Amino acid sequence: MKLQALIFDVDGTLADTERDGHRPAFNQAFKEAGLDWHWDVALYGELLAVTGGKERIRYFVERYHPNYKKDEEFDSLVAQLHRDKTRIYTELLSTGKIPLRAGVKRLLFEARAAGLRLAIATTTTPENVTTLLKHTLGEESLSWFEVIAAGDIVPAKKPAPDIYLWALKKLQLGAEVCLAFEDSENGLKSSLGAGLKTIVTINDYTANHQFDGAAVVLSDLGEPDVPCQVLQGILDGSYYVDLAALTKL
Ligand code: XBP
Ligand code: MG
Repeated sequence: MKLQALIFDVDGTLADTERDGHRPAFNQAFKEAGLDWHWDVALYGELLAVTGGKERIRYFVERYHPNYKKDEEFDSLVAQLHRDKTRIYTELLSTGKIPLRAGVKRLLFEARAAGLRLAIATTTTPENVTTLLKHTLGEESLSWFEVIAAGDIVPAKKPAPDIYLWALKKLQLGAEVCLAFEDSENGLKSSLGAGLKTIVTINDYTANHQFDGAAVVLSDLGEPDVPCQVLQGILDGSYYVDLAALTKL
């Protein structure tokens, strides 16, 4: 079966956005709202088990401030905090301080040159995706991705397979002619649930996750002069991820 499309997760996969991107943006939003909530690096690692910013805030309050009143006012507080967090996060991305991970740009160029179709499947807010792409690959890169499946477009976020199934439906492709790229256990569960063969590139927050079922688990996509480490599975005859290596998976 000939490979036709690559589907990418965003946070942790295209770029290391969590620790120094989303996390400080949540903290700044809490501060601006006069709340004394603060998510340090370790706590944020724990909270990442819950995907989606609004869902993460709700989980945090449930777990660490169980007596906080959960009324209509709370619902609008969560919505406002999340809007503020998105504004702060996209401003941060606009400074260009969060680069793409190793090999991402190279692989995207190679895939485009070979006529592969590209898509995104993420739980993050759509404008976070477009802002990251604009400030790393340039404005025109938005058109490279035929489908950007993001945020609340499906009610059940990762680990549910829904976001990948939605992307596949839009692409009008079966899972067997696509590959997914993920960095986390929740992400992998989601892509595998949609029947997608998946390449995992880990990061500090996900290094200890369980990646059973992944086609291969790597330190990163690697570059011709900076090989990646293979942590699980086999990258046949290759020391970085290019189309030749992907076709052999
Ligand atoms: C990413 C996430 C997101 C971001 C926050 O997961 O969990 O929730 O942390 O995004 P994945 P929003 O990489 O598996 O898609 O605040 O915009 O929801
Ligand atoms: Mg991710």
